[in-house]
Amino acid sequence: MAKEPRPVEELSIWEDARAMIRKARKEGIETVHERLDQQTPHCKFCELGTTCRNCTMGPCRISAKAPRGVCGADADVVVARNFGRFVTGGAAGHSDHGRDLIEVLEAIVEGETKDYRITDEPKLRAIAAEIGVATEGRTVMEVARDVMDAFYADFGSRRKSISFLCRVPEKRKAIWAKLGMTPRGVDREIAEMMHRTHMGCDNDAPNTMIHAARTALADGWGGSMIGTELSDVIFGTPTPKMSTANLAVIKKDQVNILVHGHNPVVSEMILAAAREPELIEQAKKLGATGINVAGLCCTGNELLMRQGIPMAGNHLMTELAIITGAVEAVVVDYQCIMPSLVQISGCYHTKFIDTAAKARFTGAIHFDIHPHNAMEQARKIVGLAVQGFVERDPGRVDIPGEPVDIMTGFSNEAVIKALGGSLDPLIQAIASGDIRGAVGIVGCNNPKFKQDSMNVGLAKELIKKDILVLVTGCVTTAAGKAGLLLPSAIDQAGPGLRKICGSLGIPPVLHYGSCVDNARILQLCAALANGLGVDISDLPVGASSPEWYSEKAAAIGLYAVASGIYTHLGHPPNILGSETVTNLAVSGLEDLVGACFVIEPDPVKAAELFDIRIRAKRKGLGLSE
Ligand code: XCC
Ligand code: SF4
Repeated sequence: MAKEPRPVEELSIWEDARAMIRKARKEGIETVHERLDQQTPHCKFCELGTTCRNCTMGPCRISAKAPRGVCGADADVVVARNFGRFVTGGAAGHSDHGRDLIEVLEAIVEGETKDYRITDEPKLRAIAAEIGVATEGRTVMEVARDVMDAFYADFGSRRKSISFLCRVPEKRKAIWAKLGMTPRGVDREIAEMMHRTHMGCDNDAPNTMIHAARTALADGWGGSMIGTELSDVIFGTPTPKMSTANLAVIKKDQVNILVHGHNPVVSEMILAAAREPELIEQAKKLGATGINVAGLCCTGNELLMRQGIPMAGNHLMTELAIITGAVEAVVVDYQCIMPSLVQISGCYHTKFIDTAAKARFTGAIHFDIHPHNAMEQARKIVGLAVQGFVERDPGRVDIPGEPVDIMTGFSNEAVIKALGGSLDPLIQAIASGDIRGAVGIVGCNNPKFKQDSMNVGLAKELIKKDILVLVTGCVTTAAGKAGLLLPSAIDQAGPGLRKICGSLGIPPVLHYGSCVDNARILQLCAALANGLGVDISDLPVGASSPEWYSEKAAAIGLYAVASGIYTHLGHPPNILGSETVTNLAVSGLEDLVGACFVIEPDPVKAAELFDIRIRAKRKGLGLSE
């Protein structure tokens, strides 16, 4: 029996979302919300993390009646193994994305591509110097080759630690070394977690959790950081610029192409092709006024940060964007792309195009994109989208509302430049209490929670308390649609932030990029800690993922905590079936790594918790509360 659909007002805080959910219902199109209704109530064992399918003596469900699996594993072991593999899935996603950037760098170095090049040579040289690659008197390609080799080696087994450990404060490195948490190689930690969680290996929950943290650190300071840094080298380091957000960035009179996924390697080429005069001319011949490339999720964030493209939406907007009926093509690379997009595209004239051999979608049009053929393929894809314009049914087009202006492009380099060349003014503002602290709000939407209610609610509460907010991933569009990514949002901030952001002409909520770009926040925290001669855990900072859903978000949360950053989640991962694992996450880690998770669904209460934490950390540093 189909359940009564929930009222749209309960599903999202946004009018554009509500309008499209209504339209979907009217047109008989199923979305994530209806599918969630069909899947609930969820399996209690799975929610608690106490199901195990790691061998065929099982599957086993751990309960009071049957407290051990067939092999003898108890709830602690099963929960820790499941959580370990969950985090590892996320670390693998980010890191394999990072590796793809190394492969593009390799193609550049080997002369195998004309479509990609080194755009930010000073940044390449700066990174080289940091990780111990000689730069003096060497050509850019010589330096690039050695950086490429160093990063490839970071994925392997021959090193005691990954390259970017050089950025980590000494005290933090000592904590990791003592706990056996120092990430050695990205693929190594990932493979070792798969090994440890095989039947009959790591059967001590805290020990498994330590390795989960090590794997997450290999993501944050390894795979993700490499992904971010090489994206800057190849596509340019972001600088502040203006753009727009929400579904109204889709244009009635233009060919609309949505780029979705994570890696800028494909989407940058699509954008470049869409800007070519011949293709624009073709679009005009077919009655469109131009070609509009808009972003979804993180590949959107990548292009927003560097190229200023408009953002159509975050995770829960991806289906709804197609329902406008005005999208000629959705071009995807990988991660967070709901397979339902293929079916929804099929309800319209929309072409769903996948581009990665490792992320194929049944029913999609496939274009294999590699460094040597990227532009050629991108032109074909854009050409296909342009042809699709005549297939659009104007009677089914409904684009709700008006776009909202946003400011984007805050890389650390851009922030340092805005501050006059160093982080000192930021450190002074923190010391004086004008900026009491900073919190990164990151991650996703989850249909279990009213879309963006917590993402936006928490950001608003924090800036009122003079806590600077940095956003990445799907929180970006949320903050943007709420008007928080504009300098005028200082009106909603406390007096200190109003003063500092007002004088710099920047918003109190800064867009810091995509999900792999959380590495920028790690780097900033490390630089602040190093500047003050303290550990990251001593800083008045925090992290939050209020509406997270993905394995990747769990990896981000765990590397944040393991890096010494107090981290809030709006709902717990599936670990509550083990008291040992739960206690470790929400308190025990504090003793080990100087930070822990806190779970709080209410954004006002979560902001209070950050306030208390920041007060304590300021006191610890001898600063005014
Ligand atoms: Fe995915 Fe990065 Fe989450 Fe958005 S925020 S739903 S992981 S796209 Ni990373
Ligand atoms: Fe059951 Fe143990 Fe096999 Fe897991 S590993 S399915 S708990 S027997």
